[in-house]
Amino acid sequence: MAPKKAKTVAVVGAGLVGTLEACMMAKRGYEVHLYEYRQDIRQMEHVPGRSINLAMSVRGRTGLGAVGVEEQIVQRHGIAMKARMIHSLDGTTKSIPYNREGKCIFSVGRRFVNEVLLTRAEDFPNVTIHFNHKLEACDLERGEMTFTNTATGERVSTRADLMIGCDGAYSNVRKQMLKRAHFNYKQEYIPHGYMELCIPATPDGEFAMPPNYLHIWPRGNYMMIALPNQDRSWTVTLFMPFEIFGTLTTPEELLSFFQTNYPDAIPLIGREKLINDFFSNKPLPMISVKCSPYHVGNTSVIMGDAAHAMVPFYGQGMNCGMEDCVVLNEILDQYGDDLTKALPAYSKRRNPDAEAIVDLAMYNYVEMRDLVNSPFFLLRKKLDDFLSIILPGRWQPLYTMVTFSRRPYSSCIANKTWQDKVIMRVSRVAGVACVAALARVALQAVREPAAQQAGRDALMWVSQAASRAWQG
Ligand code: FAD
Ligand code: EGO
Repeated sequence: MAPKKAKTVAVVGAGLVGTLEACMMAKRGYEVHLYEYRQDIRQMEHVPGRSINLAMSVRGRTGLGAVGVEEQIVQRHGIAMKARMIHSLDGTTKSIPYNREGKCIFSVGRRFVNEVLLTRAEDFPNVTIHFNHKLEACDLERGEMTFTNTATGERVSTRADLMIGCDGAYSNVRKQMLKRAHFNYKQEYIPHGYMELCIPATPDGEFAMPPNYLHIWPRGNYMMIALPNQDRSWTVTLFMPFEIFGTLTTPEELLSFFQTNYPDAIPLIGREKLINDFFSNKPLPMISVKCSPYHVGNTSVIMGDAAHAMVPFYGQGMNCGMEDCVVLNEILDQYGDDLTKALPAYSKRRNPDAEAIVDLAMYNYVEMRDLVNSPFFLLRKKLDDFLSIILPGRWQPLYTMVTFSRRPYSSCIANKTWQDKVIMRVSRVAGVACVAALARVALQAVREPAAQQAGRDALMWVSQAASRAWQG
């Protein structure tokens, strides 16, 4: 007997992932209901909440392309960031291109992306969007949901054949999964918070810094980045421990902190504006979440931040969430929309990759915090660049694999582990070769026959050691 096909889909959360997933399922022919806690952001003057712009790369673009909005979002609205521009303490900058083939990342407005996807979803006759609907409770096995209509205060109960939780890092759908046996869950808050500041356009309406770059101020424990906006302003994000945010309580303390760590940013933001914006904002927390599996039976699944919230130090949260939609779509193709097979297959396939990028993002946080000032870190970055030039296509830095390819995240880590091993071997052999060279020099210095024999022995030993270093 052919499996009974699901007909109705409820997507909870109309953020970046929920709107895309609604479009994908509508394209497959399902009757889609999209529920969103907030009101319609297209009708709001100001949208509160986090991160005004985001770095979009190939994984996110693939998702957008599948529903036909990539060109509108990336080509027409996005601002290319072709290189990072590193700001040193003394105000000097140096830029390092992302890619010799000209591949780049794009700065896109969160609100713009969300609005385009909402409008795209509405274009489908089989999508209904319910704003002001807050999910209160759900039965994962039956696909039953209860919402509060925040505009009228009334309770709304409904059901769907498939419920897709795209309700973000503090997901309510996931909270229901937590109550079940065999559901694994791990969360972690990092000591850092983030705050967004703004570098306005110059009086003559120009960018105050060279556009087409991701600007980075690496300062170890304090990090700052800036991404360009369409209106020629910059959104600056300051990352530092909550503890340090807590010590900056007066304008004098703030200015002296910036004078010490980001002197070149003060005139760009403007003293008054810096003080105003800083003290009218609160630093926000960052959470990292891993869980598994992502589905329950053939009725529920979580995607995006609901399934794998990550710290923002790789610029991959949205990209990964959008790739989730692409992967589920592929698996539904593969199983002819048989959810009993497709949902477990999705959990199984996606979990190792989602956990890999959650780890990579956390690793970048630790690395940028602890190692950016270490000479070994810079040496390794330079060596990576060098190797990718002399071994084109065969050696790609980790950031390049993650950002500019759709290679599964877990395979990016595996490749990096292999690279580390090769570098270890090569550097051990190089070390031994140095010793050998020294031994030779010593040998020529002492032209005594007895010493020569000892030298030949030494050379033999050294070459054997080199061979062992290579093999081990
Ligand atoms: P969200 O965007 O959080 O959407 C969830 C939606 O669900 C919201 O609309 C919410 O209102 C709704 N909702 C929540 N609860 C309920 C409920 N009970 N009932 C109904 N609706 C509900 N990613 C990148 O790829 N590149 C970047 O450069 C980048 N920079 C970032 C910078 C910062 C500072 C942060 C914090 C994140 C960054 N990210 C970035 C990550 C990115 O923001 C997230 O991964 C992405 O927003 C996840 O999308 P989502 O749809 O899963 O969740
Ligand atoms: C100096 C420069 C030391 C997010 C760069 C280490 C992340 C890490 C948060 C950047 C780019 C998109 C990002 C690079 C490194 C977004 C990103 C990177 C940040 C912070 C970010 C890069 C939003 C590590 N990509 N990246 O190589 O350019 O490398 F700096 Cl704090």
